[in-house]
Amino acid sequence: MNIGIVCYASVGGSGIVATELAKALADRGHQVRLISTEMPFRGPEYHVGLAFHAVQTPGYPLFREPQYLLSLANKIVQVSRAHDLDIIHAHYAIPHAAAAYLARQILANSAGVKVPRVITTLHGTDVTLIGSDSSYSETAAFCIDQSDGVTAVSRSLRDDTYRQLPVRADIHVIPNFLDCGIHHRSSDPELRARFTGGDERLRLVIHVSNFRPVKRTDAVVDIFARIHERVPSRLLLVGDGPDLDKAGRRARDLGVADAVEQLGEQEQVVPLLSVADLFLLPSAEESFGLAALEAMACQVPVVASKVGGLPEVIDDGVTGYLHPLDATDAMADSAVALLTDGALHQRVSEAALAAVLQRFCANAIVPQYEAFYRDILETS
Ligand code: GMT
Repeated sequence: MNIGIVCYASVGGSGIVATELAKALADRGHQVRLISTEMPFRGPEYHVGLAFHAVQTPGYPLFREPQYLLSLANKIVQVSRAHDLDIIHAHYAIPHAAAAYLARQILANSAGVKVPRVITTLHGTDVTLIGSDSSYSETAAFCIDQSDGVTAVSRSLRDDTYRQLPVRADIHVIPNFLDCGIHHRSSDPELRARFTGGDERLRLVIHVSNFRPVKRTDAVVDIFARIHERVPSRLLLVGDGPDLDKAGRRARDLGVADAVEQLGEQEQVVPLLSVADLFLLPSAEESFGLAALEAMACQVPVVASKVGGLPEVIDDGVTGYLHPLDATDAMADSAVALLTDGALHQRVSEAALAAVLQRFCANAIVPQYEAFYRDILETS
């Protein structure tokens, strides 16, 4: 198939999943064209079967706002005409579903051109935060409904979409996935010693995110401070975003700043996850929690909030621990138990890895997307 994949290039799970899907589909013999403003975060340098098309959005003194939706739709039309796309797969509804819809309308209006089918994958905040905002809800719902096929990354997100938007489309759930050949623990004692100073008693707690309010990174620091009182430990904060400063201030206020290391944005998270003992994810909302899945693949137990799709990724008490959003003490208690009881840590980390290998590797999930594409091409 000729497949165009549209995604955001910025740090975020939707771009990572779209890029991994593009690579996996190319490996399976499809011709894939990634369409984005720049090569996405963690995108490949060169990959057989995978091409990249950059969307440029020229400014003009009259415009106060960049006209991204129009330039993206325009680029999709051009790529589709030149490369005979069968499928346009829009990741993140806003505004990608709208751009794909507009592109399909333009192509349908041109004689002698194949009209590709549009598939939209909902990732989370495109429905739960932004999509359901009254400034976007009507256009978001319309464009989702106009797609030839719609997928969501969890059952929870599918149900939230029906609850929060007037969407009637059939939403097919296809969970997120990892390239399990890359995402696995690779021990590096030197890197670990770099963070522990060689102190073998010291436990490493990690959080990876884009530090937006939905990630509740101040709660990460609160939980860590409670852990630190009871277990010699350090906190690695990986990523950057609007709340990183706030997290640093919280660490100073709680007297744990010396035990917190800010590593900024890192393309390669596997080496860092591989030296960690525990991952904290107390998010306010998480349609899936790709970061949790990456940690589990590296045998790092996750303590998270019981929200959104996280219970579909983490089996509470078996492959990690889930607690109500504000249960900071309970999260700290689970973390301390994992960090002080070696047998428990081993049991949970092995169960986490087994769950990833069984349910969330590319070879289990990518064929679901292919089958979905085929169904849409045959039926619509
Ligand atoms: O979090 C966002 O605002 C955007 C989005 C992203 O691009 O990272 O995150 C969502 O999509 C990920 C990939 O499907 C999911 O793993 C994240 O759980 C989800 N974030 C939220 O629901 C907050």
